Amino acid sequence: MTNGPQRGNGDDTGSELVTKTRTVAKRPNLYRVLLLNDDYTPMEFVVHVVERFFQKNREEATRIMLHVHHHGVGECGVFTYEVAETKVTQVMDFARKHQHPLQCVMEKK
Ligand code: TYC
Repeated sequence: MTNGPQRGNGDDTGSELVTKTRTVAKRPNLYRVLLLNDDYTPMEFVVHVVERFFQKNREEATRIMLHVHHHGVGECGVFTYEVAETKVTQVMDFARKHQHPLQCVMEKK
């Protein structure tokens, strides 16, 4: 895989030696976005959150909600840092707006 600038010697003599810089892709740091269980947030609300912010269908969102309900914590998705941070903020703002104590956190993979 090659990309990056093509570098010549720039002397305008028409006798350019052009080299290419080879870039090796680094794998991005990834973060899990997790929901935490609590005793008060309605199950239906959690399912709605998972559908709305994590693009899951009703069946998958219900599976995730029940996993959190039974195990205390569960993964909604894996994202790069900025996307994960945005998800956490969106979920926390939405829960607060509806006065539910639902907690959403991110964790480096
Ligand atoms: N434990 C909650 C209840 O019984 C449901 C719930 C599930 C809450 C998942 C939060 O992340 C959560 N109503």
